[in-house]
Amino acid sequence: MRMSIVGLAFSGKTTFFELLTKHGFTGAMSGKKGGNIGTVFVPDERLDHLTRIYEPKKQVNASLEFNDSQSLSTEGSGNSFSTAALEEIRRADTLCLAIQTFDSIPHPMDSVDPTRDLEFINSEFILNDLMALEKRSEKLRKVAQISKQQEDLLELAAVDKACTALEQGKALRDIELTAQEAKALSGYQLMSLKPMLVVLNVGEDQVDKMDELMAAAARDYPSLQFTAMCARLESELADIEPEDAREFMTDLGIEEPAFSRIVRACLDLVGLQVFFTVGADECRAWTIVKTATAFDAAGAIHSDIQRGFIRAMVLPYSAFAEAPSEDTFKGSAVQEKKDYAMQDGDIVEFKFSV
Ligand SMILES: Nc1nc2c(ncn2[C@@H]2O[C@H](COP(=O)(O)OP(=O)(O)OP(=O)(O)O)[C@@H](O)[C@H]2O)c(=O)[nH]1
Ligand SMILES: [Mg+2]
Repeated sequence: MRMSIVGLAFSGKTTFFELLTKHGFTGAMSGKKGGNIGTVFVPDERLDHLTRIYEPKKQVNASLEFNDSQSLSTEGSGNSFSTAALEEIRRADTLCLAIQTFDSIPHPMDSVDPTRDLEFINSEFILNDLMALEKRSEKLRKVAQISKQQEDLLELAAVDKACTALEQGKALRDIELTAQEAKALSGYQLMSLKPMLVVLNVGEDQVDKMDELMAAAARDYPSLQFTAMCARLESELADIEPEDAREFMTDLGIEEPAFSRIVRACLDLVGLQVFFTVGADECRAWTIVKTATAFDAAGAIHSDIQRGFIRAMVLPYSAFAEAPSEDTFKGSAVQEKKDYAMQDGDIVEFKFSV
């Protein structure tokens, strides 16, 4: 799963990206940087807890890919994307939109105004989708007129419905689509259809006003998720001893580093949940879609485990947390069949035979 960090120039994209991909801040996260794409491990206290009890040789956190994409220009009319930015954004599963709220450096539009930035960027996504779909609609209409195929007609109807919404200034994630329409549109990599997390990047002097700033920016966008952080401050915290960093954070009233919150929010936003496997070799978090069955979960580990699936032994994390010991799994895990609907945090052992 790929998250793309997008935003205007100087909104703090690179500071944020580097923070995410920095090594060993809390011990729960480390990163691998390659160009402007990095793998970020998803911090998870539940997995840390399992590791403390099972003492495995290694712990493997779930991971997500982040990319620091090129800045959007302030040109407007749907033209604010460079070719590279377009490609990066289209390829992403989810967008992380960085918005400059700090005023210590000049803003590309000359004034700091998060609501205006959000409106501007949102309309750039909408206009871009509209331009892409209008072209497509023309071609499709010709094809459908000749072929009269049900499939082409359905696709054309979905594209036209999307165009109508976009013309009214609506992001596609805000309109109701049938499963068929969603499928017809899924191949177009539409930007305004992608889930988006808005990250307000606040100044060091605004840390105590984060909730206020967030509420103001979120007012007109009920379907978007909002979060706030001070990227520079967190980045500095990542460079000092974890002990000192914790103390510093307590003084500032920050309970949890923003990167943890944000990475977890991204996982949720792309519709993923995790399940755990435990043992002497490794304790590991695996990602699966929220609608996954035990059979799907087996496939996430290995096709052989799925092919030879006999049953899954499952213990909810909450049951482990109540009595944290290896015996809890042995004594209380419940036998489940292939169609069991996986729950976030399930601890699982698969019985299989190939
Ligand atoms: N005060 C303050 N400054 C910040 C913060 N985050 C970033 N900056 C500063 O803002 C400037 C731009 O930050 P970058 O992270 O390079 O922003 P960017 O979005 O990657 O910028 P471009 O790639 O040039 O578009 C740098 O001087 C940062 O040090 C923050 O949270 N607080
Ligand atoms: Mg940058």
